[in-house]
Amino acid sequence: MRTQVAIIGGGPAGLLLGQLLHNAGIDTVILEKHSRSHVLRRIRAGVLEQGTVDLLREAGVGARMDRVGFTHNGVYLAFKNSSFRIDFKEAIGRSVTVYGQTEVTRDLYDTRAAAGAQTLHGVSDVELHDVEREAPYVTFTHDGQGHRLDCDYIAGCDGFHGVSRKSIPANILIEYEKIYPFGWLGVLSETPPASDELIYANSDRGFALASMRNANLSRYYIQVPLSDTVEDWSDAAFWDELRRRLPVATAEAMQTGPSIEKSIAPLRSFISEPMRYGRLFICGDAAHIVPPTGAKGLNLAASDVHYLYQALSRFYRHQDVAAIATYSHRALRRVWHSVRFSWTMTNLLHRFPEQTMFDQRLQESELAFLKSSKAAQTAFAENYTGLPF
Ligand code: RFL
Ligand code: PHB
Repeated sequence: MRTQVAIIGGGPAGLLLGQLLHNAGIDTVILEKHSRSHVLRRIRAGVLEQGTVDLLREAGVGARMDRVGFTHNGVYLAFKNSSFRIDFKEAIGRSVTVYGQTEVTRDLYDTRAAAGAQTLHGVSDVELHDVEREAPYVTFTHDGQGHRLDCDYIAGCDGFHGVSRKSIPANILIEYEKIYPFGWLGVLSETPPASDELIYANSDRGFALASMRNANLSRYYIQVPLSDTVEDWSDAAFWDELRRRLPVATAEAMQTGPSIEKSIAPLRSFISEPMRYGRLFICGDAAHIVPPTGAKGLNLAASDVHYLYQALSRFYRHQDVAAIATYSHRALRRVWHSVRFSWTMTNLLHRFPEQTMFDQRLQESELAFLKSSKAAQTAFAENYTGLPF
């Protein structure tokens, strides 16, 4: 088997890259470990930056997002039982779009299938070979048979637990990591959202977030200790705890119902450098993880894809390798900005186990400054809605 670009991983990064390359006449094969339905069952991100929205449109997969996604011009931050709004439009003239990762992925799968581009699901034993040479290839098992896929380049879009990053020699790879001492318990429920825009709440009992997917589908999160499991949290216990952490008026008006998904995600920051080794590119969660507080994970995957697509299309159109040489540098510069913002928001809004009264007063002071300062709100809005690619 031969293709121009072998893509490992059929999550949003791999699928979006595949679509952009396909539209540019560049042949790709996507190798995905799981079934399509498994990938679509994973409930993850909900907020798209303007740059991600533009890239999805450019890839030709923006129609349903434009029809049913919600444009949000601001966000609420709550503390000490009161909340204030940061108006993105007023601060920097930009907005974000609320449209779930599941829907983005579904649109990408449908468009790829309609285009007749190849995606192999259920592959195992994926191994990368000769990535530092002229003619790399990938071996894998599919339907019980061993295969070899020859290619010009390999895009490692296989998430945090994938094999691609591990193919970079240990003496070249540098990994930076910060583990936060808590997780997020997330619940999806078929109820109207508690608020017209997202509410990020810093409360004495820990962080809470009220988000949404559509007019009758809400997504909520609460900070929980790392030792908690989903079984520890009945629906009733979750709603009760969430109510105590949100501003009283919101909590009183909030409609609750059975959870249709419930999961716990630990929070971490992780960055691996470089993002290119020879003819292997690392993209999205395979290269970096951010805590979900800044809603940056999926958006960073999109900006990596943007840089990689530019680099590969320039190579195939003009035999120009300059953008390939700078891919890692350009992608990482933006990654670190989002890592910093996600870390700042996480520190601002969560209760840490060792938190002292001093730390708490600093959080309150920071939030009060954000509430009163136009300059601080502008900086927040600039980061939250996404820095330019
Ligand atoms: P993905 O989505 O993990 O996709 C990687 C794909 O690669 C496949 N794979 C392999 N395929 C072949 N061979 C192998 N050896 C393979 N190993 C893995 C996997 O099956 C998968 O289909 O990475 P990608 O495409 O880079 O996309 C990144 C986003 O998914 C991610 O950044 C966000 O979802 C992060 N994230 C969140 N981001 C937000 O912005 N807001 C959120 O609320 C939010 N919640 C979350 C999240 C990530 C979570 N994870 C990783 C567990 C909640 C969770 C639980
Ligand atoms: C979500 O809707 O899942 C969501 C929204 C904003 C975040 C994290 C998750 O910061």
